Amino acid sequence: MHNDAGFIPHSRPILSDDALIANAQQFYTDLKTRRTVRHFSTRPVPKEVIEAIIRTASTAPSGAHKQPWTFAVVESADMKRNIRLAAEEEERRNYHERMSQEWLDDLAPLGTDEHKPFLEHAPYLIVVFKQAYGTNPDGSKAKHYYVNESVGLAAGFLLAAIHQAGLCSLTHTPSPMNFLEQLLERPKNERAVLLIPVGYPAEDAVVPNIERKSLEEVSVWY
Ligand code: IYR
Repeated sequence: MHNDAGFIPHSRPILSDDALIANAQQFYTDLKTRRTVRHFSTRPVPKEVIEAIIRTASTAPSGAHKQPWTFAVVESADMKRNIRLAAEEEERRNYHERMSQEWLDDLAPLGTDEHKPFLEHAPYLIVVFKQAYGTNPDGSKAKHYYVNESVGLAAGFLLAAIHQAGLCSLTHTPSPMNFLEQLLERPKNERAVLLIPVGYPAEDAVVPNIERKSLEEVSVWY
């Protein structure tokens, strides 16, 4: 075991098996109530919530601990409108020109279409950017590793934190997403990967009546 100044001790208390099982089941019981929501309330949410959930997301592990992510928070009504208009323009072409019939059929149970009013209703939009590379103090390029995996992990933490706080999210993927880099004037090492409205669901919000795969379907044991 290393014992340099570069390492510090870390441990977790040993729990009873019953406590471990109860903890794991309790977290599952809570997280399984998370649903992707497409109808948002305009009810305001304190900024501190958004700050805390982004701090939580940013605790995710990343390749060589490079933390290759930027979370852009949009609260301005003007910027939300610009994002909605640009996203709807791309989605119009997706739904009417670019998506295959198989893709459209797969989406039918979700009831999605090119109209994205939630992009203006939700109090915040969080745009998750991946950083293809970083910048060293001398201005040269710094290599980033496993960028897609790292940002996917951080996004998972973000969705769990949003749910745990008591709010809802939507993992929206307008495609292509480069309009977000332009509208938000991001540096050229950043690519948008997810557009996540955050807030309360609308009072009349509904979600698709769909099931999750069972443990047996999603796991294999050796
Ligand atoms: N990007 C489009 C289409 C879409 C694609 C998938 I895969 C989804 O799970 C949901 C939607 C849109 O956001 O409407």
